[in-house]
Amino acid sequence: MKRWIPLLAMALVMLSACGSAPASAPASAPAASTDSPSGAAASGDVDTSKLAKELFFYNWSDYIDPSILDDFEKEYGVKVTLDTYDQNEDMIAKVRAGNSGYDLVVPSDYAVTTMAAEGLIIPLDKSLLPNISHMNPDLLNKYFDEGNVNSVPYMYGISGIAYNKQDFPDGVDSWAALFDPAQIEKYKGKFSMLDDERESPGAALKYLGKSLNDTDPADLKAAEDLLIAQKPFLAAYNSSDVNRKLASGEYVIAHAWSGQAIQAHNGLGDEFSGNADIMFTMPKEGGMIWMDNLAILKDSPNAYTAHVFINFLMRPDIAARNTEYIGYLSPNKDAVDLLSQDIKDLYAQGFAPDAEMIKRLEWAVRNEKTTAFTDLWTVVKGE
Ligand code: N2P
Repeated sequence: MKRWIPLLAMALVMLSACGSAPASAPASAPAASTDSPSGAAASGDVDTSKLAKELFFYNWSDYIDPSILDDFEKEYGVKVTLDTYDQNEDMIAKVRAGNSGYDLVVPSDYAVTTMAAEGLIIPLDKSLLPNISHMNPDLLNKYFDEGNVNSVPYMYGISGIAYNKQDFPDGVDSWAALFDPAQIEKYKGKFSMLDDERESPGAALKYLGKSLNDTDPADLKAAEDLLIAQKPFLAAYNSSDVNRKLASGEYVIAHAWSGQAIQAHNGLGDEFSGNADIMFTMPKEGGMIWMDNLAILKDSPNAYTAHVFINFLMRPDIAARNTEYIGYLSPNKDAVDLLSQDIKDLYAQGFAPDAEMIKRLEWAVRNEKTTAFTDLWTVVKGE
């Protein structure tokens, strides 16, 4: 049952070796913010006199164990206020508008590139992040932020299909289960797609046998047509509570992130209870692998405190507890060693990639030359 870990590590090496690493413009280095980290804490020790009273954290929904925020407050006297979002583009729009009030955000891979290129996030002071030593080196230094200049990995995962095995006793193996009209009419109104301009068009492109980064106009038109044809059958585009709706039985199947599926299976703390019939699969046509990353906003007046918080989140015991709670995959190798057999068993049942699955996964890449995905999504959502 431990099998998935070495395989996964190996597979990730393969993926990074053969993955397309687009040349992206180097991030501009924005001016330091007001409490810019200084050399005072170069040892990695925290200078408590420099800590702010409060930190504003803008993170994805259902993406942190709330007890970790309590622990951080107990240990450092800093209260972390959490606001949530469900799509990179919403978060970036808010930050771009200025004065968001947030210190820290969690952009996915391609969104780190966008934010760095626009000078929305600041280079990190690695002397304040000694716990980076616990990270899996295969998940550092990725194409979207070489050298981890502007971000450190938080969690990673995959986007596939969550389903209720009572309704699909033979399992699910293709995106056809979400796109083929003959199949989806049987569960009309009881399934959802991720409300996300890269995810749902990406799934449609994979079903069509294309790359999820494909911007060929004919392929995008075909993906758009597929999504529009699917729309009358959908309960909703849903990235926010698909976990709850799968667990309650309101949905029988859904396009979902792997951790949402684990949450639907296991339940989530005091939030909702799980349903052990919820399973997860990566369709044979392939799908997305992604990683979300901690980054500090240029506007943050509390950059020092934000570094201390990021370093805290990279502590293996904290990262392991967080991973157990939210069910995604930890890029922290020393945290992975601390995970329970229960979650490792779920990973091995398809909630995490193995060496075979990883061959059909693809990362989303930012393409600054086109707004094709935003345009397509605007059309589909407006239908
Ligand atoms: C958790 C969000 C997972 C992030 N609700 C997908 N990139």
